[in-house]
Amino acid sequence: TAVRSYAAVDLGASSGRVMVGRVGTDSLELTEAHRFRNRPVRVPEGLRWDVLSLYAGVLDGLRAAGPVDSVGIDSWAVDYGLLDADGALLGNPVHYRDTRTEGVAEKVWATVPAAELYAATGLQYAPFNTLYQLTAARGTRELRQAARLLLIPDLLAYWLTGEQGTELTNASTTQLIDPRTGDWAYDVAERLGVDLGLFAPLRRPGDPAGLLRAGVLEETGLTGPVPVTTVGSHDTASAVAAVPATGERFAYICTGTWSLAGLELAAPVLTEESRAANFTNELGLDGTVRYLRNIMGLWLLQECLRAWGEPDLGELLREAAGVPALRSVVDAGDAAFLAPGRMPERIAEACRVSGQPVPVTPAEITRCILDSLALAHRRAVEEARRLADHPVDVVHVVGGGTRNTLLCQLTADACGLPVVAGPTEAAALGNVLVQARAHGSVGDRADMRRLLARTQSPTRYEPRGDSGPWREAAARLAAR
Ligand code: ADP
Ligand code: LRH
Repeated sequence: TAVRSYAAVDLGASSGRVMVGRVGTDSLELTEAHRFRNRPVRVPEGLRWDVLSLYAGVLDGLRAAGPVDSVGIDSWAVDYGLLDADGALLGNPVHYRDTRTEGVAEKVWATVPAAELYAATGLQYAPFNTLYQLTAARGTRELRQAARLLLIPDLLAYWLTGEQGTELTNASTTQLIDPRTGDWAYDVAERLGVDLGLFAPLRRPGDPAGLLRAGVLEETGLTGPVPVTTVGSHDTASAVAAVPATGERFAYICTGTWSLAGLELAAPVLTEESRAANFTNELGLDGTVRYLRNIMGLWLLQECLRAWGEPDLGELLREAAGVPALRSVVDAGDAAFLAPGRMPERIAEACRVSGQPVPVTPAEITRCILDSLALAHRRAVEEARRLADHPVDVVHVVGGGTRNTLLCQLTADACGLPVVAGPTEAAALGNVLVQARAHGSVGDRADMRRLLARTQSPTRYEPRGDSGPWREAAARLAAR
């Protein structure tokens, strides 16, 4: 069959990109058409996404991409735009790091206890789950006027095509989906007064999502018809689809702004023990479950770099490699690090109150962050495999963090397992491959992974030394 081109729009919390994947029978090539910063904006009412500038970046990217056979869109999860009855956007989408959800979960749990909520939706507790955001927004003029709620990738798809839908893998992060059925958690929604009529009908990866509008063709210089194809529109769903695993006994860590560490399972784990460990059951491709934990990720470093005036990252990482290992560690899963601002101070403070040496220089703080992330990776992989009773021989690391070779090596050391790192643009590749599958360029999910393993040449890191120091550091954190 001929080589076909698929445009993947992939919006991460730190940058957006439009990538072009060229897929043939035994070939898969990815190139970057356009990359743009994603900079949230703080206005008096709170932290907001600049969604118009993101949409402009998407249009620029499609123009740069040139002729393609289809377009797919993925982005970060949980956030949404509200539309009025005429389909116009009501206000800027609220950022999941906005403070409006503080203290909201307790109100929700007074109606549906946390244990019942977990049993019904399988989602870990995170203050920003869409359910808590909607609860925080109750009574606001925007929500009262809203006729429709579209998750971010669905909103962009609507602007590109004029058609509305709710993509399932991303919908599973709202805390309003039952992971056993892949349908709405009707009972939860009713008890909490969430109007499910706000959501457009569910659609699944592979479903058609409309054609680029005439106005979009004109702005991008593309010649129609150009179909938009539904992909795993949650970036993590797309990234996991692009893990180049060759067997079943693997864990994955999607590293970027977040680290999402866990397993791909056939069924959710909804036990009380799993809830206590705060593991989530998000939906992946083809009815799979992404059983994972959210770890603060390279956000910690991004925020420090911002505070330090954006020094050269490569140089900083080389210096950090020379700082003694595991002197001080913080809990990289702690939601206390969620909000932006003053990150070097907050990390130093966390070390101080836990009686550890306080890191001072940027290199020391960077080392503390990377050791802490590796430690959190170790904990998540270990607990996931125990709670799901699933063997793990190898840890696949994908996403922007694969560029951080120190983090990859430390993760291998901490886990005591080989790390296979790459691809870096996993979400875009998963996005491309789901389109390719829908249009007949590849077979099933296993074929997708075989193609990735053959074409993407990941880097292997073997664990160094014994894991004693990591066990000791884990115990130090647990004892706090
Ligand atoms: P997101 O999709 O969440 O915006 P990415 O997957 O693009 O995030 O990953 C971004 C992260 O990758 C950055 O925060 C940075 O820590 C890391 N990164 C990017 N380029 C490099 C590099 N050259 N060296 C080391 N780390 C890098
Ligand atoms: C990563 C991600 C993650 C969500 C978070 C809000 O980009 O989608 O899976 O938990 O953003």
